[in-house]
Amino acid sequence: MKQALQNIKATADSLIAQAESTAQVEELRVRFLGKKGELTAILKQMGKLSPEERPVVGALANEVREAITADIAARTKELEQAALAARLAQEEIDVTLPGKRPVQGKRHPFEQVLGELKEIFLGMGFDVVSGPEVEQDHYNFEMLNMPKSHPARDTQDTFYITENVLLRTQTSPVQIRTMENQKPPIRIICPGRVYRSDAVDATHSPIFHQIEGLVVDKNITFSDLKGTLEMFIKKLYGEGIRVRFRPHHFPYTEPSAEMDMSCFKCGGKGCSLCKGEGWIEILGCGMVHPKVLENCGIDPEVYSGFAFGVGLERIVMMRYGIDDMRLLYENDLRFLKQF
Ligand code: 2NL
Repeated sequence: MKQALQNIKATADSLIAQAESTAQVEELRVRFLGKKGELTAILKQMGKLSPEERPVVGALANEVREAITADIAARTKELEQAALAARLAQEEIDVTLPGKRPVQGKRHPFEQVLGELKEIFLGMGFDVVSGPEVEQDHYNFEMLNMPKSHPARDTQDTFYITENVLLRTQTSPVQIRTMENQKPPIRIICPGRVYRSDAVDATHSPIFHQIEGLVVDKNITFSDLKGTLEMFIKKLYGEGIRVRFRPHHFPYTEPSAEMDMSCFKCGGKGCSLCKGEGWIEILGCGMVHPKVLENCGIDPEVYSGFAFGVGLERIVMMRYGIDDMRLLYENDLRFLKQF
């Protein structure tokens, strides 16, 4: 029996030393030390031994068990360290390699120009206000002095959701809501998406961007309108730019005007950009119609105001010399990277 125990120890020693994975070591543990293992099998035969031999063989069996257990622990540790070393070698990073630069994004030309525009008006004491793109007929048309018969309300031009709900065709409803809720003095600009039922071409899109402005206070006159808008254009396009006002008609302003700026390309001499005119149309404006003030609960005998509306697309296109509006919506990075 002693011989058998020594044989087990010798076999275990050699097999454990040869084991090449922790799984193999575990198999050997079961084989030698498990409940149905070789060592247990020997111990079961202890009963056959004489009372003198039993403690001697028992002590040897314990010795063998401890030796095998220690062998297993040592081999397991060795294998684990080897596995870790292999993994570390495999996952080694060469910190001297050049890094991969993350792509630096930037703001869309719309956002760049809108940012400048907001800065200009914030500097003149205006607030920036926004409102819903899905509007009621009431705020988009009725309150702006455009009754049911008005041509702009045609379903050919406006996207209706129901008879009384539509996609706003301008940001004026934001200004109407502000006048309803806020006492003058009011100085706001309302930038945002607006919708018209237009086919897409180089200068039209069914979704575009507008910035409207509104000032209401006591003693606001057409001179305030002229001074403010001239200042705005000079800050945006440069001090050398001149402006002129031409009479026009809008249902929500009286009097109404369109503002032109001297052509920034030829300085007013006439070129291909301004089609020989020397002037470029830039925005529509006017003194807020007394009916519109009254609709909003503002007394036109006490208060007056001016308003204007300008298309962001036009300003961005002129600013960067872009001749096709579609380029601004296609999100082609080869185009956008230029700005
Ligand atoms: C354009 C230019 C304009 C306004 C918008 C406005 C807003 C209120 C009251 C009075 Cl709440 N007017 N906005 C005024 C003049 C021109 O837009 O070319 N529109 C088609």
